[in-house]
Formats: sequence, structure tokens, C-alpha cells
Amino acid sequence: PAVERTLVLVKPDGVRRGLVGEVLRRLEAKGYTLVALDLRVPDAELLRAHYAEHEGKPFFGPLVEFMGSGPVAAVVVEGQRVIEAFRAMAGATDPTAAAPGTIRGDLGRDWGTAATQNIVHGSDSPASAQREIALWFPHL
Ligand code: DAT
Ligand code: MG
Repeated sequence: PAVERTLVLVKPDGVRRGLVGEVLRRLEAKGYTLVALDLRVPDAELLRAHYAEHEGKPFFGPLVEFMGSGPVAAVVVEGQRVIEAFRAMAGATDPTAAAPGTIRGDLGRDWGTAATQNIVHGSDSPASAQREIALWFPHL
């Protein structure tokens, strides 16, 4: 298959806990290429568009609030089958259920907060990756 690009976000919990380097280290150690990197506090408009598929769900409001609560490290990563690979590296959405060895399983836990704090986001398909990269990095 062709070389893919995916959008990885280190969420505000991951940035606050000093885990940006650890996430980038895992990506680089696996041999993927970082093609864009930016640290910013995303506004609600960007976050609502990013998470549009979840609009109307009970966790949508807390999710957008949490994601805008501090800096996010946005990274475009490139490599063969990197979309699938990073989903596997991230682990299950619920950090309590995520397998050891994954980012969420090794580094995440339930903090009892309204929003699930699971350290990273990764695009879930080629169509999602293209849409999300255009939102976060319109110049790419
Ligand atoms: P993922 O981030 O694994 O792709 P998702 O796209 O289904 O998961 O959801 C986006 C984020 O929203 C997820 O990282 C954490 C939060 N979330 C998802 N499902 C949830 C739920 N049932 N309750 C609370 N938060 C949830
Ligand atoms: Mg998702």
C-alpha cells in the first residue's frame, strides 16, 4: 500500500504530564517520519469540527472543553500503514481497558474527570486522516 499520513495529537493531559517526548520517541523508534509538528491551544471551532462525528453525544461538551484546556501537540506522521499502526500503538479508547504496551495502557488511567483523558488522538481511517490534517495544518 501507499505511504500514508496520519494526524496524532498529544492531548492537554499528555502535554501537562510531560509525555510529548515519550509519544514522539515511540513514533520515531518505530521508524515513522514526523512531517509537521505544532504546539497550540485549539479553539472550540477547530475542536467541534475535529470531533464532528461525536456531536450530540453526552461526552461531546466535556470533550471539547478538555481538549481546549491547554496546549495540544499536533503531529503529522508518515509511513506505510501508519494510520492502523498508530491506532494499535495508542490502544483502546478507555485507558483503564487499554492493553499494557500501548500508550494509553502504559501511561493512562481513569482520573474520574468528566472527559476521558487518554493522552493521544490518532486518525481512524485514510478519509479521517485527510480531513483532520486539512483542519489542523491547512498549508499541508
Ligand atoms: P478514539 O479517540 O479512540 O478514536 P472516539 O473517536 O470514539 O475514540 O472518541 C473520541 C474521544 O472522546 C475519546 O478519545 C475519548 C472520548 N470518548 C469517546 N467515547 C466516550 C464515552 N463513551 N464516554 C466518555 N468519553 C468518550
Ligand atoms: Mg476517534
